[in-house]
Amino acid sequence: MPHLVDILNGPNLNLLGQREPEIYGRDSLADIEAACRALAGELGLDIRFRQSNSEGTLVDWIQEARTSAAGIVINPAAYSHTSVALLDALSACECPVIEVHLSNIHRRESFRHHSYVSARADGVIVGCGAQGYDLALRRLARLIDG
Ligand code: CA2
Repeated sequence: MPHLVDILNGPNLNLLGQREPEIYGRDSLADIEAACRALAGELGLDIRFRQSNSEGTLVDWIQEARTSAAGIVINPAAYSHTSVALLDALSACECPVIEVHLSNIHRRESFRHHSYVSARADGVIVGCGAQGYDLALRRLARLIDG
């Protein structure tokens, strides 16, 4: 059976493609999901692709991943910079975790330079746009295969 990977997206990422294309690119979240599904097929992975604006819902989904997923790709969006709750939930997971940011958070405002989630992530991909999800899935496939 293919390994299940959770791809979790935080607040406002549902607006991708509608505003600020110079920062986040032109792809919608649905475009990114379609690209992830195509690549997951090639890599022999099953994906569960989700987005929520609610911190608690993201915590619930991470807890679900803890018992059912072989790996997690997460773009925690603004919660990266504020959420000890997401860090704690991810810290309770044994599976590999890759953090993705579309933009290069280190080239932006100083409040975006720190991510709580990075303290748990096995890898962090920033500034590669939608391709960051592709890179994250490839890395996760490698880590899952051991
Ligand atoms: O670069 C990233 O992927 C971010 O995680 C995106 C977050 C931001 O708070 C992080 O610092 C970096 C913001 C996602 C909001 O996306 C929008 C897309 C279009 C229009 C408005 C917001």
